[in-house]
Amino acid sequence: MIRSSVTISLVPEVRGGPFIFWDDLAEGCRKAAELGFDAVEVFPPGPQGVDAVLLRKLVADHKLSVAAMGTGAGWVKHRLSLTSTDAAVRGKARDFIQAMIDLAGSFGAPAIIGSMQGRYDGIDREAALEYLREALEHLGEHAKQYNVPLLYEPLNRYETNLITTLDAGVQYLKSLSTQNVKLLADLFHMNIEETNLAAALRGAAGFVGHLHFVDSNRRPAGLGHLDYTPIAHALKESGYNGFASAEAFPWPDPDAAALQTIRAFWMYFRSA
Ligand SMILES: [Mn+2]
Repeated sequence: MIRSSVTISLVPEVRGGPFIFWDDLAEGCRKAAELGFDAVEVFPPGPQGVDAVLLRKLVADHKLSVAAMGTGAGWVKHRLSLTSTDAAVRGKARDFIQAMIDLAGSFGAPAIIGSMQGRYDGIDREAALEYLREALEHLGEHAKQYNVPLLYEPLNRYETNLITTLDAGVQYLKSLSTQNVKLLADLFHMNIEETNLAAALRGAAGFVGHLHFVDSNRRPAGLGHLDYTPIAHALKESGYNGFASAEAFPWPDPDAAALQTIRAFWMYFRSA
């Protein structure tokens, strides 16, 4: 059963970015529960940037799960990248993500590697993918103790020059020793890079661990030009049973964006 999730950002530096709720964990969790979301996806400023005691109480009180936690603040705030040419920066990036895995893992949630993968610059692509491979091998195994995968997100060409399609992601994961890294399929990135979104999802069956449920223009699902019916069928038929998480602009405002998302979720994932 695919479950619904909505994002809460606690990082002021990404204001204007694709997060539905902002700044206030208590208010975000309250509104998520009120609208019937199953879970929240939290984007914290760092491993120490979340009041874990408070979050534990909020999710328990509201009967929510934590779907995932983003690690992008490591890039946004500290310019840390797993593919930096500077070994010290790569080391700090790895430590940051490892601590985020520990935090997310304590909630039974996976951490997401998106912008922290970086983009190669000054080295060749193979060398960058080798740096990334070392990190994913180590971090994927680290996540095992929490019974969660590590999520690796292919991004579109304007955000990374490493891996931009689900198929390239599947081939890359197959080349790893660890089996504990899964792909995050983000429909916004996929709309830019994939030939056919439903076919790409079918082709990646068994490798997709999380879904960013969002439209072609990063607005909430239903406010762009994606055709969700074949996408939802492909996910269901490929046995996907993770979250559909709204990583979308709070457009026209957070409350309306959350309502739009949960309505689209019900329309495509529950009634179809
Ligand atoms: Mn995403």
